[in-house]
Parts: sequence; structure tokens; C-alpha cells
Amino acid sequence: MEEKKENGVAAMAACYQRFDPAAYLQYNYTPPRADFDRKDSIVPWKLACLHRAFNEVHSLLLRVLLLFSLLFPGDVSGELLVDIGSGPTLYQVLSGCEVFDKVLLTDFLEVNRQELRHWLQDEGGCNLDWTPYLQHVCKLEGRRPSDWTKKAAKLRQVITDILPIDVHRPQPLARDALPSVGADCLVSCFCLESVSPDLAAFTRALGHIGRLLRPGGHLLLIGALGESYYFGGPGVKIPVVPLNEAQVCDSLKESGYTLIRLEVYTLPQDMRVGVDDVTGVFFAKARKD
Ligand code: U87
Repeated sequence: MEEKKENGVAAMAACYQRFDPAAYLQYNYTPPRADFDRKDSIVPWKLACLHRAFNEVHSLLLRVLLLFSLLFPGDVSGELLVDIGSGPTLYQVLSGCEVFDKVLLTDFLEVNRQELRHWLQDEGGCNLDWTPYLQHVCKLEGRRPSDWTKKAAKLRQVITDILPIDVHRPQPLARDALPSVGADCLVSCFCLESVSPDLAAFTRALGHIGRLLRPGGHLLLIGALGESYYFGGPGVKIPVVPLNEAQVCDSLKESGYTLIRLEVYTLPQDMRVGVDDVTGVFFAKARKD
């Protein structure tokens, strides 16, 4: 049994050796999937979920208190936000960088960490222009789109590091990567189901990243529904664990989280552009027990 697990994980790692960040960004982060003039486009939907999650206040009591004194932040707060399996993308931390003082990006592949470093060092060499993303999130925050330069500066200021990660390890990050109490919030987009050989490995990985999070901390999880493969580059076919909503809820419960809210987006026909067979996208906000 142990051996079977390792083989599945090793086979996934082998698939990723040919991952092509430039192609991947073209496939998933340009129109139609990233069309900011279309409410039913995938990326604007993801950005709206993240904006709400990082800025909302849940309980009525907190709302009333917020009304009387602007002391109380949203219920997602703290110092350190960690993004699990960032890939070559930044969209997933454009709201969180205004709420957390420290943001840690992580990925399994050096080619993706390099892509992120290119943006961080602002020396060109990026395979995607994130300006429209920065402008869109400024608008969600009620700011002028021209404030995107301020948001870019804020993001470059709070990103503390870009580290290797393997969610299949009980300790996914280097031992000294995080303070002993753990992170205050985790965000992870399209990672776990895209790197796990089966549902059991997906659920184990949820448990492994949970160990990086302080009790009471929040997990913001975005993922694919009904997907069995995607292309990580020309001819680079990567298997995916096909998930449904019930399995996502069960796996979160099994690995020690309390689900706060689950939202689901169903792909319109013209978002099915042949780079995968995904049918839906879920957004889960959960808290570690
Ligand atoms: C993103 N977060 O684009 N441990 O949101 C940790 C690993 C491991 C490992 C590989 C998959 C993309 C999904 C980023 C990147 C997410 N990556 C790393 C893709 C599939 C649906 C869809 C997609 C994207 C690996 C956008 C949209 C849709 C990748 C990352 C997975 N089809 N991390 N053991 N092995 N990784 O290097 O960067 O996981 Cl809209 Cl619909």
C-alpha cells in the first residue's frame, strides 16, 4: 500500500517536469478565461470570491461593533498569509496583500518560482502582464484603477519569500520556513486536485497543509470540479482528481476544518477552450478546528 502511494505521487511529479509556465499562463490567464469585461469569466469570479473572503465580517455582533468602532478587521486577519502551490500566478494574493503584513509564495517547480521572482524583482522577463488584474482588484476595493501601481508596490513589499513546497510530505515546507505557531491564513488555488494521484492523496494533502496553519486560522481553497486532466504545456497532459462538491466538503471535514462557505461556478461553453475538461470551479472558506 505504502509503495502504491509513493508510485502515484512519483508519477505526478514526473508529469510536472515538462510544465511550461508561459503556455500555462496563455491557456488560463488570458481571454476568455481572464476577461475583465465579462462577469461570467472565470478569473473575475475567482477575484470576487477572494475579495469578499479577505474583507467580509461574518458575525452580526462583529458587524455592529464594526459600525461603532472601526477597530475590528474582517474575520480573516493576522500577520502571515501563505499561498500553497502558487504556480507562475499572483492573482490569488492581490486582495490578501492589503490585509496581511507578510505573504509567502510557494511552488514545487523552480521554473514557476523563477517566474514569480521576475515579477518581484520588477526587472522584466515576465510571461504575463498582471496590470489588468491589479487594476480590477483596485476597483473591487472601491479604489481608482490607477492605484494599481500602489497595489503592486504593496505586494512587492509584503512578499517575504518564494519557497519550494511538496504537499505530499507530512511537512510540506522546510522546517524553519514558518514561525512555530504557524500561518494565520492559507490560500491555495487549483493545486491539491491537480497534483494528487487520487482522492485519498488529495485528502491527505489537505491534512498536511493544515499543519502549517494555526488553530482557528482560515483556509481559502479554490479548485476544479469534474476535471480529469489539463495541459500544463503543448502535449503536457497532467491527470487531475475529478472532484464533486460533496467530496470537497467531506475531505475538509476529515482533515480537521470547519466549512464556513462553499460557492460554485459552472463553466459557460465558451470557457471550455480545450486546455482541460473542467466543468466547474469551487471556492471554499474554512477554518482550522
Ligand atoms: C493557479 N495556483 O494557477 N506540491 O491558480 C505542491 C505542486 C506539487 C506538489 C505540482 C494547477 C493549475 C490548474 C496556480 C497553479 C495551480 N497549478 C504545483 C489548472 C487546471 C483548471 C484550471 C487551472 C488553472 C505545480 C486555472 C484555471 C483552471 C503548479 C500547481 C498547480 N485546470 N505543489 N507535490 N506538484 N505542484 O507546479 O504550479 O501545483 Cl481558471 Cl479552470
